[in-house]
Amino acid sequence: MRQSPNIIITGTPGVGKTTHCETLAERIGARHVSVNQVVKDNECHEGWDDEYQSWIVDEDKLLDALEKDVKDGGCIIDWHACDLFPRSWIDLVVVLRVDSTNLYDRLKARNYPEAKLQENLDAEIMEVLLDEARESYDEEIIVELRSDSTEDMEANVDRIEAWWKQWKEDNRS
Ligand code: DAT
Repeated sequence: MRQSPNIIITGTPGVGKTTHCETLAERIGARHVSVNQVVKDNECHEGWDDEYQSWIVDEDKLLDALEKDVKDGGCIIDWHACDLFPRSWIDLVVVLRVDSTNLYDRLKARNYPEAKLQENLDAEIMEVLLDEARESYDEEIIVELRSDSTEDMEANVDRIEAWWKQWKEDNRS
């Protein structure tokens, strides 16, 4: 039995996952698990995709690399996918959403190649990550939150922190 919950913060690249995770990890003393970093550090990939400027992830290797940390609980998992984690690992799935104009500006500022920028804008408009979350987890543990402004982010962090404290209260042994 975990002493602290595990949360996934997911959404299209640029939506604000890392910003939310870093703030939350500091606020509640959780571990920020940047899956991108885990992929890089443990070489959980089959090479680099030049067109999309991202790693081609080996999911089995990645799950092996994550298992120990996640099983202990207290992780805020930061990644643009959520369908590969076993359901038993996850207590809350936060899907961040952003307006396409804001997303365009954020990805442009990152110098994303045109194909990748367009693909991500389409994914946000088509709610790809929200659908993926709904197909992978029970509706009761999924929450969709806006991430258009700093005020949104502060309200989201407050809300997730309150949820975290309540989970610990409810699961005290
Ligand atoms: P992700 O980890 O989803 O790729 P990020 O946290 O790196 O996204 O954020 C991308 C950029 O957008 C970064 O410059 C911070 C900014 N940003 C993120 N969330 C925001 C918000 N709610 N309001 C304003 N700016 C935000």
